[in-house]
Amino acid sequence: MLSKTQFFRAENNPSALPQSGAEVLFVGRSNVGKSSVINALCKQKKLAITSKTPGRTRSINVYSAAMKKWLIDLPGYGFAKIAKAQKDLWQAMIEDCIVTRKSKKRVYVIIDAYVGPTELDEAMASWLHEYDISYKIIVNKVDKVPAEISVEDIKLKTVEMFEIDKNDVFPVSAKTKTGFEKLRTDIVSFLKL
Ligand SMILES: Nc1nc2c(ncn2[C@@H]2O[C@H](COP(=O)(O)OP(=O)(O)OP(=O)(O)O)[C@@H](O)[C@H]2O)c(=O)[nH]1
Ligand SMILES: [Mg+2]
Repeated sequence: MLSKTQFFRAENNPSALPQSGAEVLFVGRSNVGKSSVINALCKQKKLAITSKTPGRTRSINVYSAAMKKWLIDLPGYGFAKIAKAQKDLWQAMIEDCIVTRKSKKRVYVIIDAYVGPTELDEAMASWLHEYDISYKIIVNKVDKVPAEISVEDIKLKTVEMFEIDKNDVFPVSAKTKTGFEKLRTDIVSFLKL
């Protein structure tokens, strides 16, 4: 299933990408762990390139789980130490990739469990809502949350914040690989793998 996923192509121009049969896209702030989550989902270490330094993923990276069934890694938003022109370019790339392509798609917005949702995450969620794009939330890095705070609490807070169904929030840690079973099932069923 997802463990057979392979790199398909990297693209800077969203309209140059062919249509997929179905695709899931991962968005979120720089360094939140989008690429790491893809690796953990696919049980591979180096499928997507990750880095301690924000701003690692710079193009639309398409991974193929099966014929025309894609996982798409995107550049992050909200990376402060980057020229505005580059930021605008990435933002346009993310938005174009999501909106102008008509393939059946679902977006997973990844937030940091330790930092919590930021204004940018809320802006992304309302933008998706406005465009009628279905999305769910992945709360990554739960391993960084102090032991006295329960994952269930984080989940409930996220539910309130995004006004989203409890079943549409997935707490995970790409580091310790926890929480991925449910998320995998969700993606596999959406992509009809
Ligand atoms: N503690 C912890 N660290 C993580 C986790 N997931 C990712 N990281 C680390 O966070 C850093 C960023 O991970 P990436 O996967 O490159 O993040 P990204 O969102 O793809 O970043 P950009 O491509 O720059 O937007 C790396 O140092 C990862 O090892 C996690 O669940 N827990
Ligand atoms: Mg990345």
